[in-house]
Amino acid sequence: MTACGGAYSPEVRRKYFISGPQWAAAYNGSALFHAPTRPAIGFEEVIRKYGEIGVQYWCTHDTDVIATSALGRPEQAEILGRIKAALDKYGVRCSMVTAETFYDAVWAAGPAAESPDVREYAKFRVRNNVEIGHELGANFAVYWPGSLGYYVQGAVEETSTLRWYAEALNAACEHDIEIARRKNRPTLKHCLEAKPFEPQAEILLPTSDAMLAFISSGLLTHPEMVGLNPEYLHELMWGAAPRAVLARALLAGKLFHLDINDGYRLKHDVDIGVGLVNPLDWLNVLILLRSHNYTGPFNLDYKPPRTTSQFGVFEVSFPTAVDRFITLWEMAGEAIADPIIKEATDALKAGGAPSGDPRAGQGDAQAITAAHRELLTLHELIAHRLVQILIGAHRGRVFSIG
Ligand code: GLT
Ligand code: MN
Ligand code: MN
Repeated sequence: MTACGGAYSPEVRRKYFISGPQWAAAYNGSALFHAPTRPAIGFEEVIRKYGEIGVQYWCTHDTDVIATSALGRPEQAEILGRIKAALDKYGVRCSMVTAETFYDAVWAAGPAAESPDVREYAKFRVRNNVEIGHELGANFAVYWPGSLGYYVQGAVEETSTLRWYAEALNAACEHDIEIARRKNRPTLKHCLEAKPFEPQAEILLPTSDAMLAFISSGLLTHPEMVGLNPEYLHELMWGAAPRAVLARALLAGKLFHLDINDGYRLKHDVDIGVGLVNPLDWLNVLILLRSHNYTGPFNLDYKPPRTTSQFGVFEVSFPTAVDRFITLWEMAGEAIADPIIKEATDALKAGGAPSGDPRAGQGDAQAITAAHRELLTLHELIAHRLVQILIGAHRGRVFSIG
């Protein structure tokens, strides 16, 4: 790490709204075809390490820190007390809490199953999660409805399931309003996170766009409290352009929270560290977010490599992920201010090269095309400039085999 150079200090890292999930740091290497490879690690150690690295915010699932059987019981208050003490001690803040509605067997048919008992239990879990959030000082709640769907067709009636799912979200929002009033705190921002596949075979809300439609479907009693937590890789997984997904969310005013990581198109959820696969696309995503003043969290929802030691997780995996993000964010600022990109963009907006042909301004397709022959040339020039910024070539860096 020392030989690599280019690391930011913890003080610098703390200036960014970067959050580290409990589950990412505590990931033990297990998966469907993979045995665990790392020992269990609790919240005290994770929070301490995040504090040292300079990851200023921490987030968690309810069951990452509280056993399912202890939720809503006196033991919950005792654990929350210990979490608050650890956050205080290590100078870290809780940004987000999320209810696990996919792992336990109770969710086999999802959180909006036909059984009223399951649905009542789902309401308890999301209401309790809101309470945990307020208790820990969080401002965001995330919902990943990965088990909202089915394996075999025909038994599940999609419109009923979606209505029932809305009832759970409504319960969370209504409870939030009550608690926020009681505690004199702002209500949480409730963020839906889509993933196109896993763990159900067919998912009812597979993409961020599906979720935008759901938010404005009329089923929610407080749609203004509900927005999105897109995950970069989850959008790549269905073949989308993540930047376009984020643009649609921004236009709808619903980009509340963002899970940052990397991976491959049309493959499973590999959760690779941000910028390791698609650094150029990430630069472009951050240019979009910076130019639209996105102020929400950047949540490091990735998995440190499977055989990496606990030492490696905190000495290499997390700090490098944070530092790549910061570098790309700062480069995005540089790209926004870049005089060449600006000149090319201004020329595009002015309408390309003036042809002097008066028919161009009179709706003549041929004349317009001729007058704007270099439009895509300028697109290519901008793309070249962005790659130059990414690799440092804009600062005179060149390679030669001569
Ligand atoms: C699960 C999922 C992640 C989500 C988590 C939030 S759960 O690990 O794969 O992308 O962000 O509940
Ligand atoms: Mn995620
Ligand atoms: Mn993922």
